[in-house]
Amino acid sequence: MPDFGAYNADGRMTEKMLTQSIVTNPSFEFAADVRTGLTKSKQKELPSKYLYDDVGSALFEVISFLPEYGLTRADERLLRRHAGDIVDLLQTPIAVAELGSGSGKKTRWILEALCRRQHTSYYPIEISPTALAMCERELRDIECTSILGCEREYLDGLLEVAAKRHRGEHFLVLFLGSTIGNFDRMAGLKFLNQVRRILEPGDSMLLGTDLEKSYAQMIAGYDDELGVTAAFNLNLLARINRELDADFDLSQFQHVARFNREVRSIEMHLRSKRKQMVTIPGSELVVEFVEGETIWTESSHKYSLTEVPRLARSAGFRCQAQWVDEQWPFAESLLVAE
Ligand code: AVJ
Repeated sequence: MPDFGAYNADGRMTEKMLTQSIVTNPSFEFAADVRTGLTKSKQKELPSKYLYDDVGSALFEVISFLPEYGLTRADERLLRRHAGDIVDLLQTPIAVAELGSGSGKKTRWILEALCRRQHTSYYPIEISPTALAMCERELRDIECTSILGCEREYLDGLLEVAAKRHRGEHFLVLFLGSTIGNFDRMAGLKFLNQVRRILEPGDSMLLGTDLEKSYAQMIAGYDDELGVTAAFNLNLLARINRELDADFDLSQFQHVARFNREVRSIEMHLRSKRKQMVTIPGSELVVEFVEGETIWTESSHKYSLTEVPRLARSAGFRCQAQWVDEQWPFAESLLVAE
């Protein structure tokens, strides 16, 4: 029984309590999103943010070490090599907010470079309490840095954090790891616009984007030989079994990675190997699959280097500098709010 917080004397909730708990209770939100996604008439889909429960986050950590998946290592390499140059371009004093901190490993380089110039408040914004705790542990030894974790969705968290701005202080927003690639291009632009509206002119954003590469390299990155990405994807069904009491037979679904050329995005799907029916009591749902039908679970858009400054400009930023990794096409772009 989920914890609703408050009940009437007879043990039932008032309508107002019920509405509040449905809106804010994460397991209700999951149940509702699963229901919405799996009842779509054409392409069934599930929101990619649900890939990252504790098991999924641990699997993603493994993915970041796979030879086929160079994205995370390229991101980290760029920050390690260029943290000094990046920090030199910033106006201080500056506070740092990170959207989706993950483990926090690559943020170390920026915070260490900054601590030579000032005391820094670092606000990791993260919906996963496990990731937040890990990030705090990973970075707590850095001198002259206060870590102030914020367990919220990106924009809610940024709003809350920006309200703590001191007079004359700037903000640096980190949006690393090509997380923006999970949005389609329109939604990515809209998101950058929303971030821009929370910021003040002169604030900065460091944006990591994975760049387009050969077809073979892109597919291999999302369909590795060991099957870790397949497990990462299938874990979403296992999670629905665990949390919503469903009966997905994981052996009857297959991980698929495909490149959508029109929108330049790698899509992950789960393909039903046969006609089958799945019951999801937690979503009060029975779903039918025909043979070969897929559930679309994630998009990972790939960018060109020149497209990022254009995107930034449309969102009210100016691209001040870019750094590209030599081994794996990936870019960090430093954007300044205008
Ligand atoms: C962490 C969202 C950037 O899209 O490449 C890795 C997630 N999915 N392998 C990506 C992911 C499959 C990753 N992001």
